[in-house]
Amino acid sequence: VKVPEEVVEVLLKKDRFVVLSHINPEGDALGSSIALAVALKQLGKDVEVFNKDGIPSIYRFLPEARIVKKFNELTCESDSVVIIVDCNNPERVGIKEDINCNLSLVIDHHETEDDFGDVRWIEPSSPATGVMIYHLLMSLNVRITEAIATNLYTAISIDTGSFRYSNTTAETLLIGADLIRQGANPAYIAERLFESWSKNRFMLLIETLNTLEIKRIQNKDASLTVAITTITTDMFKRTETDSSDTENFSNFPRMIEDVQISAMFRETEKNKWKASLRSKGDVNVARIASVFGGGGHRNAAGFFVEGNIEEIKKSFVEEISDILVKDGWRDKHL
Ligand SMILES: [Mn+2]
Repeated sequence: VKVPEEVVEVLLKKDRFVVLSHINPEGDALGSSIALAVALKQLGKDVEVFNKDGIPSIYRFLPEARIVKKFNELTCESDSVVIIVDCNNPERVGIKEDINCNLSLVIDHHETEDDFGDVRWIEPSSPATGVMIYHLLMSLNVRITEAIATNLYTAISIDTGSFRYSNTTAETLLIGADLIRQGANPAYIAERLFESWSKNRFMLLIETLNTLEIKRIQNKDASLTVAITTITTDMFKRTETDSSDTENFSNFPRMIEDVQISAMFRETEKNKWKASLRSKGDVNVARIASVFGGGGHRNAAGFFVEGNIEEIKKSFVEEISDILVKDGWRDKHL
């Protein structure tokens, strides 16, 4: 990962920043936002951090988490630089209107065809935005405090499945090691992230796993097994939970030996669904998501869709089957 000079220059030259990340924020969005903000403050800058949905309770343990403010309508000073992290357009941030600011900077690792931002730093090969922020802070000669280390370790930990997914490299582990040296406590962070669920969240998981359907899709020289789970707004109501409680749920069906794709459909409002796709190895779910107007990475992608859920699931399976027939061997193409 090479940090563009332009990015360093903007951060050094300007004095006022507003850091934004995507709706339904998870560890990478939040850890990257907070770490960047703490670092900019260390450099004497004026920084505000906003997220449309605020900070979910499981992330409140993050040092300096209170820096993240929830917004309804975003107002920013005309001399502010807006920095969007872990996504790359205002729509993902939850903003419909134009952002009225001095300059916009995008720092993200999602593949994109968008072109929002005066300065864009997109690194699809980076396992997490947190990795990019780590390199950026090195370039800025920022001192990695315990607070920064904990936020970045969390960011990287979430996007690599605790340093287990195929995006984990020797470099990822070296950065993880350095963050531990600078004060991140891996056992504590893992406990907060993975073993601190509310009972309600666990009940929602049980209900979700009970919706599991396994589909085997086959053409003459290739086959794929897809696990589909469904979460309705009724299930949220019954268990007194909300969408922030579903983080990581789509990863559970990947535990099944033969399953290459896990697809979770979550109802956002009546007949509106958010699909989260996860895959193992070379199976590219970003390709499938793009058919439905979404996007993401090879092993984690998503899209929004409207309609009857049974029909949606049917066309989803058909679409995968079509790609499989068209392109043959899945490991190369799907
Ligand atoms: Mn990320």
